[in-house]
Amino acid sequence: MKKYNFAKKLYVITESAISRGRSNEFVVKEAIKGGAKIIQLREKQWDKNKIKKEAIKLLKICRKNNVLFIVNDYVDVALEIGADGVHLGQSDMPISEARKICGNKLIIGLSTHSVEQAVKADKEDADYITIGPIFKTRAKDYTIGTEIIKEILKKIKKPLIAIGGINKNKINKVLNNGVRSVAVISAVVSAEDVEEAARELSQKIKNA
Ligand code: 3NM
Repeated sequence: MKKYNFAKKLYVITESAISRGRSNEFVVKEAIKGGAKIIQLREKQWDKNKIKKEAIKLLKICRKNNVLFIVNDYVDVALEIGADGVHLGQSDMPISEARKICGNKLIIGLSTHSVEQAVKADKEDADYITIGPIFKTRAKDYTIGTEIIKEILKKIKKPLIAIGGINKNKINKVLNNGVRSVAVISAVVSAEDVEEAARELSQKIKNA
């Protein structure tokens, strides 16, 4: 497994459709200026070739800034371009299979949506686990709330990252439940001032 300290990090995920017409490259550069430490390329509507091309561009930006770069869904693309990691969902290939393909070359992240899934992921070969959707978000039709965070933190050892509807007004509710890292899409990529939005969230994470 690649070693990385996931504590106290702002994790920003791309979504060009809600980035006010700005490119992912622009948004990622601004988010990094504001303090984002992990970037994930996630474009569910794009084909693999387009994702690969974009990933090469974003990886360059991340490398220059010593920021971790993760590709959503595609283990092969992440490996080919030399990304730091891949992020998988519950309906993607099993972690064990992904690990067989990438060995120790990639960090593997897994999305979980319940205590049971998080505990299971903790026993598998994932390097970090996301838990969500904590709050209402356009990406999902349910929420799991903040209380679940405490319960999961008691039961798992791996780094836990909260996601889903988190913004500057709600982030403290998440941090107050003990989670140390937070992933966002809209709160940063849809902000008028991307850098400032990332800075505000990063600052709150630092101060927690
Ligand atoms: N995964 P926003 S919630 C991509 O719960 C994603 O696993 C989630 O977007 C999960 O920060 C989500 O704009 C969307 O709410 C996060």
